Amino acid sequence: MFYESSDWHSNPDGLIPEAKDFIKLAKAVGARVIACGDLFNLLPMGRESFKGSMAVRELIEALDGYPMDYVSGNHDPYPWVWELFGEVPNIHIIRALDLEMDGRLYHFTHGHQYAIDWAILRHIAPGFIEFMVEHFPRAWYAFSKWMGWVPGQIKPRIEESYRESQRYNDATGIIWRNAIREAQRKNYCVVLGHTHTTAQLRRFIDTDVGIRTVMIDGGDLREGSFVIGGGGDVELAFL
Ligand SMILES: [Mn+2]
Repeated sequence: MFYESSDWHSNPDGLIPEAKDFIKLAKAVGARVIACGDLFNLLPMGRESFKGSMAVRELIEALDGYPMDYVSGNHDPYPWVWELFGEVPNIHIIRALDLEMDGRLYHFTHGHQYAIDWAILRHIAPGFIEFMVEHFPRAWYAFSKWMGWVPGQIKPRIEESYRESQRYNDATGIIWRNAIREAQRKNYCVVLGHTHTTAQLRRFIDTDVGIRTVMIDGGDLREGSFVIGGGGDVELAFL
C-alpha cells in the first residue's frame, strides 16, 4: 500500500500541518510514503532560506526515520532537494518513481513536464523541461510564470476561496492529456500533482485486469486531498 500527496508548498517557517497529518496517517497503516513534488517553496524564495529552517527540520522529525520517496517538482528542483535532504538516509530523492505494486505499474511524477503541448515538441518537452528546471531553475520559473504554467498564478489564492482553487482550466487539461497519453503508451498508471486540482481517469484495460485508474491527480494537500494505492488500483482520499 502507498500514500501519495504533493504540493505542500511549505515556507521556511514550518511544514504545513496537513503534511504532518498525512505522514501520521501513512505511518499508522504502514503505507509507503510518496511525495510528488512542490513540497517547499524553494522557488521563488531561494534554497538558502530553507537551509537549517524549521520546515526542513519538521519534515525530518515527522518522518522520524520512516522512509519517504521525494519526487522533485518545479518549485523544488532535484539538485536543490539534494542540498537540503541528501544526508537524510530515510529520504529517497528521485526525479520520477516507477513502482510495481500488486501486479500494477505506477509512475509517480510531479507533472510540470507535461505542460507543453506544441505539436512535435510534445515528445521532447518533458526532457527539455526537466533540464531547464535543473540547470536554469530561476530563469525557467520566471518563464513558466509568464507563460501561465505555474498553477498558483492562474488560480485565486487558496485563502480567498476554498472552492475556486479546484477549478479546471486549459493548462490543467493539457497536463492531464499528456499524462493519459503516456499512461497508455507505457501501460502504467500515472500519479501526478502540480495542477492543484483532483482528477481520476479510469478505463477498461482488459478482461483479466478490468477497469483500472490510468491517471490520478491528488490535487493540493492543503485542501486535504491525497492518493491511496494498493490492491492493484488507486483512489482519491481526504484527510
Ligand atoms: Mn508544480
